[in-house]
Amino acid sequence: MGINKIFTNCYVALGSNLGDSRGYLDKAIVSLQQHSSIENLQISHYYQSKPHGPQDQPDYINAAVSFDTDLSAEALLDELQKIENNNQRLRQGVSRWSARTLDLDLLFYGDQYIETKRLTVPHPRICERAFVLLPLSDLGANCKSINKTTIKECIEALPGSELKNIKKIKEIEL
Ligand code: PH2
Ligand code: MG
Ligand code: MG
Repeated sequence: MGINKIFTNCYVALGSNLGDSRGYLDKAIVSLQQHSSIENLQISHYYQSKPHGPQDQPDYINAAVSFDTDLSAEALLDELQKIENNNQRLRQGVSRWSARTLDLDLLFYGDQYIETKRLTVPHPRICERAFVLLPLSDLGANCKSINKTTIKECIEALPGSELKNIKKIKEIEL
């Protein structure tokens, strides 16, 4: 008899604004694709934007992926942090807003609401950020768990300055 695993559809945001940012995103995607607990990985376009928060740092490259996993949310977070650590991500003595080689943020874990010391899911700032919303839109994400609002409605509600600040830099065959 086969073992039936329960898979959950997840969305993860990728960001980098230090070193070879596109290379770090590419490497993170390969690590996720090769993970034995991850299936059906899909990739958004890549985007470049000015940093939210302190401006005295390089532009960010951002993307998002969706996949199915049989990992719990906490176990998935461990795996995401391992991939960050394997890509020169520094943590000690570094502020929340400082430039980073690789940032992997869990946006959605199925339609679950999770509030623990380590995790708040859905990610609380999805709706305010073009660099998260445009990649999610590429992936066809339609996430009712954020205040019953769709990704499309969030994008339409963004201030014009948010959309002026972001450009698509890499076309991916979706
Ligand atoms: N991430 C941050 C802070 N500011 N700005 C952009 N454009 N993209 C990001 O991914 C980003 C940011 C902290 O994780
Ligand atoms: Mg982040
Ligand atoms: Mg993060």
